[in-house]
Amino acid sequence: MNIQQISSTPFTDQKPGTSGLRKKVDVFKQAHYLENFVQCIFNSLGDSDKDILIIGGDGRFYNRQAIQVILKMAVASGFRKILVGQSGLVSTPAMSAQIRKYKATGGIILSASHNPGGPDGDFGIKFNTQNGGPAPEKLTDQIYQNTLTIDQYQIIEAADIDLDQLGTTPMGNAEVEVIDTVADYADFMQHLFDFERIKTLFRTGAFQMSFDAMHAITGPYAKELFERRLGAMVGTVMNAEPLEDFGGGHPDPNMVHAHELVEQMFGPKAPDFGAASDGDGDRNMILGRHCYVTPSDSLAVMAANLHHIPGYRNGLSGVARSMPTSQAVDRVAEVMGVHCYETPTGWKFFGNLLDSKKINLCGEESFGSGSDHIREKDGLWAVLFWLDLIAVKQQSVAEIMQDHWRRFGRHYYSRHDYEEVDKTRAEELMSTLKARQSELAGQAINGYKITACDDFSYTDPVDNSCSENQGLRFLFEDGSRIVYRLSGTGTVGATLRVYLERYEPNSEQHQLDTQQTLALLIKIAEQLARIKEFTGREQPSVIT
Ligand code: VG1
Ligand code: CO
Repeated sequence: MNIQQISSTPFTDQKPGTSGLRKKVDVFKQAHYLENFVQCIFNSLGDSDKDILIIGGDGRFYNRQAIQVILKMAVASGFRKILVGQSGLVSTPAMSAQIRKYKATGGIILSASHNPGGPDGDFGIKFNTQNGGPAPEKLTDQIYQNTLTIDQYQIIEAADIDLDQLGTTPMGNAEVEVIDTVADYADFMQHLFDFERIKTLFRTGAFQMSFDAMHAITGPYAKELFERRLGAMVGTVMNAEPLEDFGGGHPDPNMVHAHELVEQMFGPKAPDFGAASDGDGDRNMILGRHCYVTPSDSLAVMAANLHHIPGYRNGLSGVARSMPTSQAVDRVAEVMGVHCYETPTGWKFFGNLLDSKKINLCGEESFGSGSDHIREKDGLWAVLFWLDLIAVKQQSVAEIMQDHWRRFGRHYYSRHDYEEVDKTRAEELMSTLKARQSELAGQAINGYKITACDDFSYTDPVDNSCSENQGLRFLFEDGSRIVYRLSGTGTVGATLRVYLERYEPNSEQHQLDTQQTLALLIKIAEQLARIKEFTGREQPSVIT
């Protein structure tokens, strides 16, 4: 095996964010940039650990080139076997499932998730460990430290692998196998959900569904699941072909970016059920006819109904949500008599809770939900969950939501994002607000009393690791909340996220418009943080 040692020098900007390293394609294309980071991942693993590695991405621009490089580096680094998704494609949840199935050392996912792709778009890389989950902070810190001192990387000289052809090819001392993860993933889902029950929904043609794959990774998986296995009409999956630039779109399944689907679902001939997923397939948006389910509500509904799903017959053992996610699920946990954990933003914080069986369901307000079946959030899993639930209850999405709110009360919830604002100013906004917290506690703003405020920190109950500075929280006397944090996934400037939540127990009040209901809180949020002054923006860029 012809291993080349290539000299290199550190890049100072390779600190992984909320979910891996994300940069503009041009940044990744700099000589040695990708190689440095990959070598630092490999250097963070013990030599004896280098057994099976899985590689795949969401199909965005630069995916194929990056995979060829990583394959040769993995062989040089001593991996015994490398599995790679056909055409370089593996969704994030499928990757998590495959790592667990093959008991692999880990997996490298090439994706910037919901960020736009193409030559001018974003690229990203993240490493998932043996349990199938995102590398915990301890490991990402180690990788980052490695990036600051790296002086060489190893790569072998070899011909490129044909990524489209299934099968095994020797490479250096290792073997590379191109695998199809679609059938495996669909089989796995078939174990968790009652496919026969879901099929009865589609059988008569009366129930109609629309799924928007947004030209990203879920297209092939969704076609297999919904159209082939569950009998939904051909054409149920729209924008099904993964494209390098996602068709010029922004593969983020929310009311703003999944507008094609939203127009259908709120149009005159709306289907009964609609859903969308993101670039790498871990997010989901759930819609009914003329009805939108917030991700926080979706998590709460799942918690209340978990026992209906065959894969979870024993019901809810415990649940977790990220801190900014609404407290709708907390109410369910309370009624069910199980613990609800509050973690920092990012799926990596759920790993220990899932591994130690403290929880079997978790989610985030950012269109993410998942369970102990894998260690990532799982977009199609959530869609199947809702389909199975609709089949059990024989109710529409809107009816399911009405029932849920009647029982548990309603949490009006919204997130306001100020994207691509000046980084220094955004940091000043946060530090100014943080400095004022002790003075603000107990004060009334616009007649609304702040009962508590802090900068969220989390101590993991399993390994006692501590994560600080995870978002500024303001709690009001009626249980309303405002949370501020800066995004850790953007690639240009900074993104300020403002999370707003108000609880309304009275079901007479449950038909109100969300933004109107939150209007006073929105005003207070602006005042408290002086958003206009610091960001120079009159309005948020995206409201979800
Ligand atoms: C965002 C979301 C967070 C999610 C993360 C990764 O992070 O808010 O909840 O876990 O994206 O999701 P941030 O730091 O930008 O707020 V994905 O689908 O991009 O892997
Ligand atoms: Co994603």
